[in-house]
Amino acid sequence: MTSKLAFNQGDPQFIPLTSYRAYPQEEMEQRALQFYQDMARRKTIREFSSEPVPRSVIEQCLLTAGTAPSGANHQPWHFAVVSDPALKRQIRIEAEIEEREFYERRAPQEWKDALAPLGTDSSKPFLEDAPHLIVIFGQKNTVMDDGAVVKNYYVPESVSIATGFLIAALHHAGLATLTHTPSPMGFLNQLAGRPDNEKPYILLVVGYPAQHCMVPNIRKKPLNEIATFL
Ligand code: IYR
Repeated sequence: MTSKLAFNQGDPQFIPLTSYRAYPQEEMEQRALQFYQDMARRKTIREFSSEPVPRSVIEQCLLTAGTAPSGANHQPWHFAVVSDPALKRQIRIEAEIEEREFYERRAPQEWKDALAPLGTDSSKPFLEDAPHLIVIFGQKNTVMDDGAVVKNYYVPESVSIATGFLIAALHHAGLATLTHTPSPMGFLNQLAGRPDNEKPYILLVVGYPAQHCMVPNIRKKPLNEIATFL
């Protein structure tokens, strides 16, 4: 249920922008470089330790995700945090059923070739090993406290932006993630007890890397391959 408080409707109301901070050019450059260097250290991992992660850190990072911009500020997302071992096991079982189907039948050879450098397969032990799985749902519409149903806009874009904020926040806090997309993932509605107006987009695996965790030796594109200045 969404309260009217966090979901403004009606006439615009404006308040002064007091939170913005400007920096002198040199400091801007320094900050931009430092943030890049910190984010460039982030690696998607697939080998997780079972060491527990405090829920307080997850909660704080979810609040950061919730600061993301969204269509009409409807904040059309829900984060289901799964930490219960029995439920994680159930998610692993159902995900592996889909993944076996994907790797053994559904995936075209071209797709399998594209995944080859990552070394992925249908076995997903991290779904049980990692302390938390955050199932990220997008909401087609929002159900208000009074039962009214309001349509949401740009849901995939909004959810993706919030997910990016969440991945960055978790990394910043010293945690590692895997952006996992079992396909199809409708089974997650039932397991996480989420309603039909919500669609699971991403299953974010969160925890610490396993000791001696290995990652694929892959690189990010240089600036001239990802940007043009017109
Ligand atoms: N969902 C499968 C396959 C997969 C697809 C893509 I695109 C990836 O970047 C990685 C994996 C799996 O999780 O193995």
